[in-house]
Amino acid sequence: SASSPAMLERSDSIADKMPDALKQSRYHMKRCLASFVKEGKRLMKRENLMNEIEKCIEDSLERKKIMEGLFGYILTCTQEAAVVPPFVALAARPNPGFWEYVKVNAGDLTVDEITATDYLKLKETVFDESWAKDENALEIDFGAIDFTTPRLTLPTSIGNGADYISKFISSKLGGKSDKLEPLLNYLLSLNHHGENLMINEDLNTVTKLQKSLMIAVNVVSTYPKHTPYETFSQRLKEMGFEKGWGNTSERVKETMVMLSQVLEAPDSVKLDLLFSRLPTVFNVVIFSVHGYFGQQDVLGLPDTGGQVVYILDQVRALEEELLIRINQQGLGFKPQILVVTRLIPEARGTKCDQELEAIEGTKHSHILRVPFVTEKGVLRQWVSRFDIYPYLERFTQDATSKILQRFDCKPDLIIGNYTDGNLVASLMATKLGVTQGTIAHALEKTKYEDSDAKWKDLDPKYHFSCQFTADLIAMNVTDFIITSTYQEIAGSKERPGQYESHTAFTMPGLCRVVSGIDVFDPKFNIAAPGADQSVYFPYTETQKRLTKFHPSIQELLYNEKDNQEHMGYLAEREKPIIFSMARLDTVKNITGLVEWYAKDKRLREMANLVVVAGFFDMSKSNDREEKAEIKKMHDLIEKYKLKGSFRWIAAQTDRYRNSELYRCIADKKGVFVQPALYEAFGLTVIEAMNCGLPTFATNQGGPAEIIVDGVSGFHIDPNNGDESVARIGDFFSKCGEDGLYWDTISKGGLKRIYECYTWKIYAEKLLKMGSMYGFWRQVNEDQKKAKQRYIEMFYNLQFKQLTNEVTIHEDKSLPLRLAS
Ligand code: UDP
Ligand code: LCN
Repeated sequence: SASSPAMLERSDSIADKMPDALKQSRYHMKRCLASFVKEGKRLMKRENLMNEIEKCIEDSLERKKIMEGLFGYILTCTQEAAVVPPFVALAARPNPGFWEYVKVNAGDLTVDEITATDYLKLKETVFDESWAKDENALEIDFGAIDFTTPRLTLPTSIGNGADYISKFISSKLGGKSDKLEPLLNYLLSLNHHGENLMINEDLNTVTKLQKSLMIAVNVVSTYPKHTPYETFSQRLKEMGFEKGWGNTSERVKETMVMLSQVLEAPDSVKLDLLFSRLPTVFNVVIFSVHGYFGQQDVLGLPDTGGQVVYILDQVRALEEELLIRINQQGLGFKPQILVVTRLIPEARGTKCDQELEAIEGTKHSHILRVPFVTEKGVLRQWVSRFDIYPYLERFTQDATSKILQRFDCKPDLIIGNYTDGNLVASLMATKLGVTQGTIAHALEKTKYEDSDAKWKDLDPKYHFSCQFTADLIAMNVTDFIITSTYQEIAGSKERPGQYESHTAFTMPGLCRVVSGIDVFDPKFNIAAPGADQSVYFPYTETQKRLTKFHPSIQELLYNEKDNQEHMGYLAEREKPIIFSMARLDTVKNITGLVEWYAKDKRLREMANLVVVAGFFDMSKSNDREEKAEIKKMHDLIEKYKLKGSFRWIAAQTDRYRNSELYRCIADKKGVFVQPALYEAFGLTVIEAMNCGLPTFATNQGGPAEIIVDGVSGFHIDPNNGDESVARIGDFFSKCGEDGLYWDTISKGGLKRIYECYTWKIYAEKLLKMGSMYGFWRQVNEDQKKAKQRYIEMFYNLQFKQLTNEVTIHEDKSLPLRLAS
């Protein structure tokens, strides 16, 4: 058949196959390439290429044949093409994480394989020719200084970094006993407030340790298995063993046997087991800088969304897990987790102006707030995450001293969140020599098309020059990276991942990043968040339902008078509700959903629409994007006469009532829709699913991985409103025909959640990373130092200069300034 040769040869490189592909239909290829170059320099995306081809090859049979052949295959891999006549350079991605670049001459159809650097230069030519020609243009190449760190090889292994590291380390530890020294040194380094744990200097050689372990196991075996550690601690101490092995003789013995076995013949299964028991983490710092970070009344404020929910749930899960482990280790220590954020004096009724706040649902965890300080003193007002860069260095210094004061020692683990928190975490971790993890939540680069190449246009508004530089620094400094999904790292067959888009990119006029991050680096780990299941539980659990909220939810949904909290009304209350909730950001596409609904007669007949998002009053918002969205929403309500079937509810901040709202919508056999143009993960998706509400979510980003289409919910294409609306409509009509269909999808969603998205699974994974990468940073120390030096230079010479371009906010508390 026509497609089989292409299939057979797919293992070859694109550059090898391109000449044959062109030969298969030289006449048409010439015409297509000529049309690509006829408009002069430009950057074309795959859709643009496809559109041109449609125009050039009019005969649809012929076109089909070509698209099914080699050329068609190459095109489906192509992400973009830089056209610089007579050349068309393709950036092709045959598999997640694998990129190839080829340059085709549109005149004579010759083909050359080119490097990422050469591709980027051609791409720059489209945007800034003189920079592209500058021989001394700044190139950033992290690959060149990191050549000893091992790499995964299979796309399917991406995201399992800790497993890989444990296999790699155990293979290194095998053989002669001197190979085991890194492990010995790691054990010797374990301590709490300077007090040794596990072993002390008496056991400073592998041989001594092995011998003593044998004797100690015999000693411990003489005690009944529930004997508390304290009973025989003195005898162990005389042999060089400190506390941390276990709380009972049974557990101590088990841990000792585990270590003996690892010392005898290391393998990754034993090493993992051992590491899950080592007392490595007690004090944790979690940075989430920009705020509003609080426990009440903050959600729905600009920039304050899932990250806050995620962190508070994470802290609860982490503390619980730490308490269990510390107890099993026989240690009486209190774990301390500090979430460090900015203190905002103008807190708008939130608690973000308080320095210290205990975290609900925990015993020992706190939020610590440290203000931004400039030459003019403390910055009083909220600052958008896009304008935050000038304050971060000083913030790190101030926060570090506060943290050290509170802990009275260094933290064992520092975790950053989002660009700003990750940068601050990197600075602090480097300074103190502490293991670090980062969590992006959402890398901004992939949210806006060509945000790198067009950075100059966007910089006044978004300061992407600072943001992408900070992201690169943090992802390269950190010991490990936590992601919520696979797609966040390496995307899908069709779409590059968020991290992957930092592999090779260019910001013409600023720097050409020829190797920014490698998605095969074993620092990447997928640990998906969950939703707090004591809050977000199925609508069917009637005895747990928070019925006290029902009157206020009735009023929120159905009261017909507009007020501060809601506008529009639902005339036909018996109809099911299409529900959505998000911050009123452009990418969340709430206005898009409203417009789809507004235009679709069938859906308006079948169901009402209710959205929770932002504010109604533009003057209440000081966020650029939010203002524009507010206006758009008002316009849509007018234009499509939505009152009567549409309810707009202002941002909601009570997660208990919100959970009950999801459930009330489920009671009436409604659905949840998450229509974002791009969603990094999408906590609302798992909240809705946890409540048993059938969910339609964007196929752009994380939700595509959370939901198995047609089984645990549905995917919708945010760029194809008609199709999305049709899918929702079809669902309702199918529910009409089949009384069990709604239930099937509801149950499918719940099943998916319980299998993959819970905080318990998350906390176990996180602690494994904390200890495994703590060990790995010691083993890989030299490489880490070399890279660190390079990064320091990048930070000082590039990043700090860029922050000078960002306006320092003045105190806006004066009414006069507020008006401007
Ligand atoms: N949320 C809320 N009130 C609102 C809008 C959102 O409580 O008005 C909550 C929502 O329940 C979820 C989080 O904020 O827990 C949003 O997280 P998601 O991952 O969906 O998006 P993000 O805002 O982080 O981009
Ligand atoms: C930020 C986002 O944009 C969401 O997609 C995530 O769910 C949230 O953070 C939590 O990680």
